[in-house]
This record gives sequence, C-alpha cells and structure tokens, in this order.
Amino acid sequence: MNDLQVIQADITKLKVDAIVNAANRTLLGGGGVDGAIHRAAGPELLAECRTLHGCETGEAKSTKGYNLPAKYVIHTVGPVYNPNFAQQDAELLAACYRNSLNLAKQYNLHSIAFSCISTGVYGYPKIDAAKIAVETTRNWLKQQNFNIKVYFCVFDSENKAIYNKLTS
Ligand code: AR6
Repeated sequence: MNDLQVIQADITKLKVDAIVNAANRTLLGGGGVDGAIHRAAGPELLAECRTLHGCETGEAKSTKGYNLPAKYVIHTVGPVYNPNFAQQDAELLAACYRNSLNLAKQYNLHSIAFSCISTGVYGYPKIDAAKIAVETTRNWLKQQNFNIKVYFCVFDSENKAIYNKLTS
C-alpha cells in the first residue's frame, strides 16, 4: 500500500532509501537544506556531484548518501519563483517531484523523503508549493504500479501545518 506521511525533522537525520535535496543547477552545494546535506554527507558527496555536470531546473540526478543515514541523495532543482511566470514555475516544481519519484522507481527504492523544494531561498509560496508536492505525488502513486513510502520532511512549523492539512 502506498503511503504519504508528513514528518518534521532535519532531513539529514532520516534513515530512508533516499532524501531529496533542494539543490541549484551547479549541484555543487549551497545554503539551506543543500548545505546541511553536504555537511552531513561529507566531501565525497561533492566529489560525486562534480561528475554530474549540473542539473536543469525541474530535473533530478542521484548520488550515494555517503555519511548520511540515507542510502541515496536525489538532487533536484526547483524553480526560482517569479510571479510573472507562475504557471511555468508550477510545472517545473511538479516536474521536480515526478522526476525524483521516477528515479526512486528506477533504483527500486522503498522510501523517499522530500524537502520542501523551492520554498526557502527560491521564494516559492509555501501553500502553493505544498499543493503541487502533494498533488503531483498522489497522482504519480496512482499512475505507477510501484510501492514506495513517501515522507514530506518539513522543517518549519508553517510548512508542518500546511502539509498536515493537505494530507489529512
Ligand atoms: N532539513 C529539512 N529541511 C530543511 C533543512 C534541513 N536540514 N534546512 C532547511 N530546510 P532551501 P530552495 C528547509 O532554501 O528554496 C540552496 O542554497 C527550509 O526550511 O534550502 O529550493 C541551494 O543550493 C525550506 O522549507 O531551498 C539553492 O541555491 C526548504 O528546506 C537554493 O538554496 C527549502 O529551502 C535552493 O533554494
């Protein structure tokens, strides 16, 4: 049975098959959750990321988890929110979730934890981003003949309340 669950945690502490990093197009690290993941995984993560030659917005690429409890890190690049391109940004954000889930299926993973992609430095409105995350994931799970436990890993209480409402 497929399952969605909201968890308030530091994503670097989660023992799941894959955690999803809110990266940038260089894949060479940054602040926010990206910085936390690189710090916790150790320098080997950056070394593997260098071999990937970046990632387009909406796409996803995977690496090993190194010193993290998670086996893999799926790096996806969310859109930098621009209200003048709201529809395009919504499609790119949905693509982040779909492409990350597609990779998880390709690797036959049984659990995945998403960070709240684009909702920090990239400025995506939290409620809109959460609706896209939940709806895209639900649709994907319905369409795929694949069982995976999906966690939405929220960091702040605002996102916690938003996600709890959307998934209850
Ligand atoms: N565990 C879980 N969630 C976290 C953690 C953590 N340890 N730390 C922060 N968050 P952001 P973006 C939440 O800014 O908006 C980086 O510099 C945070 O509260 O990390 O996609 C990249 O390199 C927020 O809800 O990612 C890019 O340049 C969410 O993670 C840029 O930021 C995403 O916030 C990407 O910006």
